[in-house]
Amino acid sequence: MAGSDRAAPAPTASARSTARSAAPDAVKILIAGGFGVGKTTMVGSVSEISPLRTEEPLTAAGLDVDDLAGIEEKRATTVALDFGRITITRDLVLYLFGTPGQQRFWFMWNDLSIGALGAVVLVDVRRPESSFAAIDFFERRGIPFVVGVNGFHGRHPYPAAEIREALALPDHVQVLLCDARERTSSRDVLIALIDQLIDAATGAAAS
Ligand SMILES: Nc1nc2c(ncn2[C@@H]2O[C@H](COP(=O)(O)OP(=O)(O)OP(=O)(O)O)[C@@H](O)[C@H]2O)c(=O)[nH]1
Ligand SMILES: [Mg+2]
Repeated sequence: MAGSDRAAPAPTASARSTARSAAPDAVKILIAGGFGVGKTTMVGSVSEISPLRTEEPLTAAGLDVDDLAGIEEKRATTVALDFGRITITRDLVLYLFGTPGQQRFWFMWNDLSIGALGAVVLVDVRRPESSFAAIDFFERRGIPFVVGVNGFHGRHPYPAAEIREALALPDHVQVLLCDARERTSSRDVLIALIDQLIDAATGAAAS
């Protein structure tokens, strides 16, 4: 047929602009923290797509450098990133990037943080010091973050105020007790971060 090989008409500028305004806002969020604190677990529990993982088995060769104290059951570690997605509202989609936790992969954090609007710093309630470096990283770069305290085995022996003190966190940093294995718990941490980002954006716009 004569018309079948005719190119489809190019979308008009107004059609393009309507399509753009109908598309949800996409926001990049990092899930960071020390070695084995539950970053991959959190991205996996909350993502509505099958998460992309880049994990490699922990082997005997790494015994000297990988400190498994407290996480003896750990079998694999992230060597590049985790990636997942969650739709918060019709207008807002979060793209989640889990960072690697081991010190030898920290050089990747700079690249992973490009374009990130905020971060969750996960803390293992039994080893809070393992996430000091992650807190420093976001403080130095001025990237807003909340702290998610992952109660391993679902236990939270310390109230949020005590964790805040142990981590020397200023008052404006939210500390949320969570269970990285639970979808609703992980989602609540992300919502707290998004609310904070929205408050900061609307406050800045108003002033
Ligand atoms: N019991 C319990 N196990 C957990 C919890 N969160 C994570 N785990 C387990 O702890 C181990 C480490 O979790 P990961 O999610 O791999 O931690 P990670 O922070 O991604 O680790 P790296 O990428 O190596 O830094 C895994 O075997 C998880 O199944 C938790 O809340 N409770
Ligand atoms: Mg991981």
